[in-house]
Amino acid sequence: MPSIDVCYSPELLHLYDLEGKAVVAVDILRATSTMTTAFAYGAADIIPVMSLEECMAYAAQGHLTAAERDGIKADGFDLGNSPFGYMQEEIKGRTIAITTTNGTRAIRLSEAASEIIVGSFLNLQAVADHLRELQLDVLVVCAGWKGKFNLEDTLYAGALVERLQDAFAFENDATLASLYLYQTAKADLLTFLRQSSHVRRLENLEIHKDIAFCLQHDLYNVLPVWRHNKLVDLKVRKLES
Ligand code: 3SL
Repeated sequence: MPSIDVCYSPELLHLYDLEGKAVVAVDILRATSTMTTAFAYGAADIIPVMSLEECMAYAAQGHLTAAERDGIKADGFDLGNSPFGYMQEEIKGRTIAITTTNGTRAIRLSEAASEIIVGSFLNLQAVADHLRELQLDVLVVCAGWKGKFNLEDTLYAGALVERLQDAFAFENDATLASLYLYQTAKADLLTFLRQSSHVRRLENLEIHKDIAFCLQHDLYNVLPVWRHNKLVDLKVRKLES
C-alpha cells in the first residue's frame, strides 16, 4: 500500500526524499486555488516562477503575467492572485506566468518528485482520484507563509487524507494531525479559520470573498500537473489524446 505524508512548510522539504513520490503542492489562500480556477476557465498552461523579474520576462513571449507579493498584486503585471481575476474570456487558451509569495515557491522546490500536482479544495476529488491511479507514495507540501506553518494548507492535507485513508498508509504524526484538524473543522471551515493569520491578513487588505470561494470543495474537475517545466490540466490533455 502506498503512503501519504504531510510536509508543513517548504523549509522542511530537506527532511523528505521526493524521488519516486507524488507531491501535492498546496497554497489554499490563494495561489493553488487561483491556478485551479485559471484552468477551469481554459488557461492552456501555467508557468510558476520564483521571482518577479523572471515572471515579467515572459511578457516578451506574449504570455500573460501574474504576480502577488504580501497579498497585493504587483505593479506592471496583467493579473494578481485572486481567483476572480481569472474568470474571464481573456484567459482561454493562454499561457500564464505567475509568481506568488509562497505557492509558486512550494511548487518549484518540489521539482525532484516524480509527479507534482496542484491541489486545492476546489479540485480535491480530481486530485484524490489521480493519486489512487498513480499508486505512488504521496507527500502533501504545504506552502505555509514565509516558511511558517499555516492552518488552511494543513486543513487541505487533512481533507485529502480523509478521502484517501482506505487506500494509503500513514504512520506519521503530521498526517494524523492534519486529519484530526480537518475532522474538527470541516463542518464550518470559514468560521474555524476566522482567527488564522492569513485570513486576518487578507481581511485587512479587504479581500473577503476570495476566502469563502477558496474553501469550496469539488467545484472544478481540473487536474494541474507539472509537465516539461510548466503546469497543464491533465483532464484536458486526456480529452485531447
Ligand atoms: O503566498 C502565496 O503564494 C499567495 O497565495 C498569498 S495571497 O493569498 O495572494 O496573499
